[in-house]
Amino acid sequence: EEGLKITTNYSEFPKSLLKKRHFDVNKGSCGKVAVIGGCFNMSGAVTLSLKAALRTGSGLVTGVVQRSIVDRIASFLPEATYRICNEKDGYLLFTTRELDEIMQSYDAVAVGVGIGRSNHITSVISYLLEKSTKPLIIDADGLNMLCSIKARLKTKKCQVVLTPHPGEFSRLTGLDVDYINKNRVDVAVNFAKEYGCILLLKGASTVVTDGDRVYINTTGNPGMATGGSGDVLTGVILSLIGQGYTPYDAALLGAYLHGCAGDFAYKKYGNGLVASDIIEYIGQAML
Ligand code: NPW
Ligand code: AMP
Ligand code: MG
Repeated sequence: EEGLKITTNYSEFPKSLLKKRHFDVNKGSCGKVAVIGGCFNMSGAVTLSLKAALRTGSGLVTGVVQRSIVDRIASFLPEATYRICNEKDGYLLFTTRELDEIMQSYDAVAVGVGIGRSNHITSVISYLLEKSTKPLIIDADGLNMLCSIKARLKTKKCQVVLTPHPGEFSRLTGLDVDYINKNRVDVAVNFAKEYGCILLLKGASTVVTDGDRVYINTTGNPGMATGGSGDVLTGVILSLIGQGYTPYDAALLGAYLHGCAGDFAYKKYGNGLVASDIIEYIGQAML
């Protein structure tokens, strides 16, 4: 398309976006971020996002999770803090007051990993889109629950990053997965333009676009086709936004670093790599 700026990472261009940390930073100045996610049957996803955010350098990381799973998560991840919420039938349940407090308390929020397909989450996402002025990342089941209200994206006040895999993007757009994979750049750009968001379409050669610019990532490997891989990416992008990267740069750099970390993990574990292995190498990918 005319005017579209397409970049790939062959020159390792994303690394040039990485900012050095000032020597006298403190944990409060390295970004306060939160992940709203998890349900009774999927507590691992939120754990992976939180740990990935910590490994990407966030100062303070909070899991917004229901009471029945907080002990599992906190005993695995003592470095994060937790905001405990109510639940109904195994899924998170919020009051608008709690959501207001969450929006006030963090520099950026991710919603959706492992959150399950509960209709209440559709109203939660609708409320966040209406009220939030801070960047929002919507991933996983958060995307599934966004489908019926995606028009709300057009009236939001905040910057939004959506990180669908082709299956989720298919639900969001009604296009079939084959068509999406054959037209990855076009479908991503069109969606980002129409809805005014940053769209990161996952898979081999992840596409990142804000509707004007497009970045095609080439790091990563087939070993990353494993449960939880995407939840790690969400934590990386969230952390970068919290540290002051623009949401577009954070998505682009996040995809690149996530793929590099996955490539380090692949050298050790090959196709047997698991999502936590990607987290272990985020620091090395950022050097
Ligand atoms: P198929 O089978 O090919 O038709 P879902 P999910 C498609 C949580 N998790 N190219 C593919 O469709 C997440 O956070 C929790 C083409 C596939 O079967 C979510 O909240 C974990 N197609 C929730 O689970 C660890 C592709 O999409 C289908 C594709 C559901 O998320 C795991 C799967 O998508 C998980 O992260 C591609 N590249 N990629 C935990 N430990 O707590 C995907 N598809 O049905 O949205 O399920 O991605 O597992
Ligand atoms: P999810 O499906 O949400 O768990 O996300 C999977 C993550 O792993 C995304 O960041 C994908 O881009 C990445 N991934 C999965 N399969 C591959 C592959 N074959 N090559 C490169 N990256 C992959
Ligand atoms: Mg996912």
